[in-house]
Amino acid sequence: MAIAYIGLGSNLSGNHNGQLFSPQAQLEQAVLSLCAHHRIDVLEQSSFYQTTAIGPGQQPDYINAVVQLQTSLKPIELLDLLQSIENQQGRERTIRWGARTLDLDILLYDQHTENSQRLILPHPRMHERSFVLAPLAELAPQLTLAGGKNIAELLANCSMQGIVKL
Ligand code: A4P
Ligand code: MG
Repeated sequence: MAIAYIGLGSNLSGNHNGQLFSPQAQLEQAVLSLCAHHRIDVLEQSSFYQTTAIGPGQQPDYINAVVQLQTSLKPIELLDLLQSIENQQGRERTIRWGARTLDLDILLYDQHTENSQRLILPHPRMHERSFVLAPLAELAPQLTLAGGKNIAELLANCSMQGIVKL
């Protein structure tokens, strides 16, 4: 069994089973889908954060959160599952870093490192993003990344401008 941390983000409402879901509801629905999977135990969930979008053009604010889960899925199987949940919730891939109904990233999978075409672990930009570090620090402040700094230290070096805990 492995422990993985998943970063969740949404800055667009979307239709799911004929209902309109707000960004926060998209995240809640994604957590329900993770909880329903027989090879996943969701252990902990962070607060929700409203965060200024990093990316091209004018975009609505994001809602971000992180969950900790225990799973027997291999990293690539977990990625397949996350992408199928994104697709179920109306994810469209057009512009990189464009607005989206749901983004599910594997931040960490135990101490596993990988650099393949489909999967990079740990997530290559997590150490510099307060919208990832702030929710992750609620769950694992002492977790140390390859650079030798822990999550709380990395967060202390990031700007908290545009990050509001809900
Ligand atoms: N991929 C590689 N490694 C991973 C991983 N660890 N977890 C690949 C998940 N996917 C991984 O992702 C593109 C490809 O990355 C996938 O096909 C997968 O094989 P995507 O979700 O289709 O596209 P993306 O998310 O636009 O690209 P990218 O580069 O992953 O974006 P980021 O870095 O995740 O940034 N601003 C705020 N405030 N909050 C946000 O959540 N998110 C982004 C997305 C930009 N700005 C944001 C936020
Ligand atoms: Mg992504």
